[in-house]
Amino acid sequence: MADAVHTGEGHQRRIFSGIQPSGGLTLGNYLGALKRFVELQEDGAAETIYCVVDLHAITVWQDPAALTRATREMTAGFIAAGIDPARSILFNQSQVAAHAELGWIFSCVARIGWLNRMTQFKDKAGKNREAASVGLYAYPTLMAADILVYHATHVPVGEDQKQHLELTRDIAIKFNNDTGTEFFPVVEPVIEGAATRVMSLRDGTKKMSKSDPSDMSRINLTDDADTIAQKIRKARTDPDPLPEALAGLDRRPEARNLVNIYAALAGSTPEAVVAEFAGQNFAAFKPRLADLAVSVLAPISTEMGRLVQEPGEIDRILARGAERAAALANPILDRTKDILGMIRAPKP
Ligand code: AQP
Repeated sequence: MADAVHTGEGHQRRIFSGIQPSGGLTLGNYLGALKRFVELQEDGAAETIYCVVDLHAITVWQDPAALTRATREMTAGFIAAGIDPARSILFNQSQVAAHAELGWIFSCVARIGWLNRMTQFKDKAGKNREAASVGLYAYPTLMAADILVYHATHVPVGEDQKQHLELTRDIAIKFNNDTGTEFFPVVEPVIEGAATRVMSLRDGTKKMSKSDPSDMSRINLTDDADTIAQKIRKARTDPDPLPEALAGLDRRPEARNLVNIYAALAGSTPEAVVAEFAGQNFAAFKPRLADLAVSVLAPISTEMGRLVQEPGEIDRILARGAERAAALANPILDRTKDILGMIRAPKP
């Protein structure tokens, strides 16, 4: 199986990505990642594998009941947004042990100096680094394993994951060099769309994040229409009207963020949005943005609400997905062990 996936130069196109169930899905996750996941599935040009990465979520403490709930809700969010568990492989990470096993192997390939450069660890660990978990520090090596255990070639992510993907490439290259093979593909990040970095609604210099203590900083996929409208109305902006050209937003991060969000939701471009609203102030723009956000998100939120009523069905979908994922991952892990000289029982 592994050899069918990996044939020298001829890796077939395979897409992998994941989202942490460390809270509910945000508009940032949707526009930066999930919407792209669906487009790539619909494109049909490659096999698509999508994962709710619960092992990553526990790099910071998660209440166990909340983790279960968030994993099911996130799975419902994937399906409601258009991921079809028959066409894509959809599962939660901890059900496929190969991720953690290859993660360990990669923690022996990656260098401490490489991990020391990861800005996400610095941001998330904050000032009290000594108290951060070892898992939070080693997170990018597990992420490399998530991707490479499928020999995935393309990874759709938001802008914030670019550095981790570069590390994934470095790990693949070092493993291949160390072992004199071309076993792991050098992955391509897919960072596309008008909103690859959606910013907080309260601070245009900070990423919109599901774990931000302020709920007003983000739009959740479960927010109702009134809440979405209220959050957009209260979003921080500046007193100036929208400019004639995009360059006029260069030093206006909050304004630029709302324009990007509008463009991504409308399937348009920031240039076209600025051209349409040039000269109008935010009192006029915000209600239009709220209407657009509600029209896109309300159907997803309604469907999510329906799906989470059937947790048994969600768990069955995840288990089926995990079985299919393991069937792809295990032979690649076995080959990795062979390359490293590890003895394993011969296949009967
Ligand atoms: N604000 C964002 N704009 C664009 N893309 C985003 N992504 C996350 N936030 C934004 C993309 O969503 C995918 C899943 O991210 P994740 O949940 O695995 O981790 P994260 O990037 O750390 O997301 P959060 O919301 O900030 O989670 P917490 O608060 O738990 O740390 C990735 O492709 C990411 O780029």
